[in-house]
Amino acid sequence: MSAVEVAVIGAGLMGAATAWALGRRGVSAALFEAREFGHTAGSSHGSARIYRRAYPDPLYLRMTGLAGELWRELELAAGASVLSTTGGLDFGRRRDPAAIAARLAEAGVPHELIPASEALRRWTGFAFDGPVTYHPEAGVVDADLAVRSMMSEAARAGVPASASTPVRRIEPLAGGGVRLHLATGGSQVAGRVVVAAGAWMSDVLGGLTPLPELTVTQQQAFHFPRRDPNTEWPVFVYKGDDTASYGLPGGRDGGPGGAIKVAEHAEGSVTTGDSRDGVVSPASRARVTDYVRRRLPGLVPEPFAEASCLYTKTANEDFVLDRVGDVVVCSPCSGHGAKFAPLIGEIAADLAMGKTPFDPRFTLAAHGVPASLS
Ligand code: PYC
Repeated sequence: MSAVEVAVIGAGLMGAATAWALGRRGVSAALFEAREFGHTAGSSHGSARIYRRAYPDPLYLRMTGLAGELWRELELAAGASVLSTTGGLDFGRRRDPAAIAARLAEAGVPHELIPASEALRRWTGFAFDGPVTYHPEAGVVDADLAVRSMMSEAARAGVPASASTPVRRIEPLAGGGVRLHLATGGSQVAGRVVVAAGAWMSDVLGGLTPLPELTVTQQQAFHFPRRDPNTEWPVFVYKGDDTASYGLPGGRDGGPGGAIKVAEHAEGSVTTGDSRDGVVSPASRARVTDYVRRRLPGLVPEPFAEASCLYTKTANEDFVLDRVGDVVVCSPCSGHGAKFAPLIGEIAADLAMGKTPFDPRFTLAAHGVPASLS
């Protein structure tokens, strides 16, 4: 294979976004995926991820705006409807809707802080018992379609992608650049490599660069039918004293009446990319069903479908987006990265082209590890 400027490892949301960003800039690049494209073993499958502007943290809030613009650019380029706008609700005492509203106001993001009595009239599927923040820009990202669209745009820009091609080792070269040793035989030389391997990050890096402690968890989501398919269902984030949950219209595969996907935003079971069992926890199903029964009267409290996926988390849930030598570490996204994918692709492409990190909080040093090649 002829040498490229940048190799990208991992064709999930972040790797596909990086390939798209590099392709758009005319950078010679190649993308490698260990499994088949669109596989369901990682963090990027399925048709529904929350896109929301509501973040208590101004850094992420600003990033949601940048990501939103890039999602729309992708839609225009690919002619695909990747981000459906539904509006978003934030509620529950620990979510602190008034504080979220204040952050949205500071950032100039349209929103309303609504008393429970009015919210109950507007969104009849919910049993609110306190104030609610609504912002109309929130919606649902179709993750599968996003990956496919970014990969096809990358391919159109001349970035080849190889499926079922695990990278066994990244070898830094004496004169600069890296050689990827491919499990299928042969190798790829590149000026820089972006590792966007999600739950397999540590395995692919193989100790080449230090990483902060990463925790891989298996998360569960459950799909509930709506009682009335005509009720309006924004995406929502709930943090109460009982639990922390989120939900969203189930996307393209929404099921009966456009079902709603509901899940706990809590710790899943600790696992690894290769050892996860994909078995949905009965205890999580029971807790989520109980939540739906108590708080979401617009849903039938019996899930008709369920799925699992992986989170790869840092201790403080900040991303890692940094370069060490010629290796770009592209984000363990800590379970909240999907909405940022096209922005993370731009940031990873910037790092690969020699720019400084997007924000000091995303550096390895900020995560307490030295940025040096072993
Ligand atoms: O960032 O809104 C979010 C989210 C919901 C579930 C996982 N991440």
